[in-house]
Amino acid sequence: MRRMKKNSSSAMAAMTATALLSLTLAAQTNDPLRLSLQLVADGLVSPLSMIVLPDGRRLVADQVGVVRVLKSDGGLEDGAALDLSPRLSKVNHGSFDERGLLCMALDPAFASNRHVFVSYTAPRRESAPADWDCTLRISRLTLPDASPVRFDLASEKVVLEIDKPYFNHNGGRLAFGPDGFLYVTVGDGGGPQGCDLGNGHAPEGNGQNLGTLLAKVLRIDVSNPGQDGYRIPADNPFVGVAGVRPEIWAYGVRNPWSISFDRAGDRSLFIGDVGQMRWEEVNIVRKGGNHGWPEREGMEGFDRQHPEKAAERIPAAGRRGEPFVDPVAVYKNVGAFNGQPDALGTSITGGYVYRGKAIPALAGHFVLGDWTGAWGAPQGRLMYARRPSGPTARWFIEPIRIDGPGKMFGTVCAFAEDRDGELYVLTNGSTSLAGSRGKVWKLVPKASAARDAGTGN
Ligand SMILES: [Ca+2]
Repeated sequence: MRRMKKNSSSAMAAMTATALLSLTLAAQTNDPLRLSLQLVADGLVSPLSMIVLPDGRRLVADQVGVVRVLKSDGGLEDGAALDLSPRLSKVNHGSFDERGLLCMALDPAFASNRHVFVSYTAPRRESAPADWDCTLRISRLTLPDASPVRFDLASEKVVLEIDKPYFNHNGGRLAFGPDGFLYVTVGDGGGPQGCDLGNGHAPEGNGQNLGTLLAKVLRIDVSNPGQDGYRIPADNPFVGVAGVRPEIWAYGVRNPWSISFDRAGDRSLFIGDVGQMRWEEVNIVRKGGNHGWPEREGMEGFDRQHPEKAAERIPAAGRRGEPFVDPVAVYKNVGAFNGQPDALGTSITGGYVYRGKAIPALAGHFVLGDWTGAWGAPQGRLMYARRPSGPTARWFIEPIRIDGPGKMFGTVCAFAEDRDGELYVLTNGSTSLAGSRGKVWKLVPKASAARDAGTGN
């Protein structure tokens, strides 16, 4: 749109009426949706997850290992509901880090069992190679039915652990499906060069290796685990297939930094998959689906030795002949497309299909953000993927412009939703884990932030 507006008047004069009409329609379509952010809480470091208890209390997980309780009228209750920091791996507090407390998920049967699931990076296990970095751990905690909200670390039951060669690309996003099973995203293992290469990476990439849980979306049954931490749902796609981990629901993902089910419609499972340097992806995850990494990025083929340019060939299928699943929406990463107006950021932070009431213009669309538009600076962006009108049409990424008092926000760390389907943006005013510039915002209609500020939420 920006390029269109810069067309010279002579060029405009040469256009036919039909072209002008379509230009006008395109401009209207691309006019940014204007919303506001209402500050709910501040004083955090890097909030990555928020859950809502059945009584309405909201719990926020901070990457440094602490869970805090939000007051109903905004702000944080005193003290920590949970301090997991003694069980975390090393976390660099003064610089960028992807390790720490990553996500929380409320058990669908919480009202009767009081179970909350957490994911975090724990120290490397003895059984892991000595030069590997840490362990992605999924644990269950039991919350006493008392006030204030205080977890007992002694209630921790480890559900699943996955060895990690490097500090980054952890995934670790959690969501319970409409089927009651726990879905977990796992990154490809990371490393200094990315590209699913290096120590701990299979020759074909962990994304395409079905013998590892790295670079996968998992589906496990934690409802009645017995002595094990979990069971395998009988209808998982690879149950009984030799050499394939039965926890796998989908594969070929790089570092999925969001997982959520649409509350309505066909209850699709959405992930935001962080790209290498060309394309950030929104995916609707398919059962048993091969989402392409590291053979593909976005709609292109991916050359692991030359990630800055599109591969000459776009592979159509994986090693078992299975066709790759395209993302439903993509946008350009500034790494390879720096300076282009449609290069929207550095790392996707996926969110939710909006099913709330307050912002009708977002109804049915997938809300997402980008961590920051420029490495080293906290310039997060908000956008949404517009749901197509027909089954064969594409989703398109549209910007969200923030007006009003919440205009300055920082890096977009994560999204959360409340029981009404309203969305929250979790931000850090820094690109590191230093300071206390982490905030929780509620996404609200334009200009209502100031009006609501005195009335809580
Ligand atoms: Ca992909």
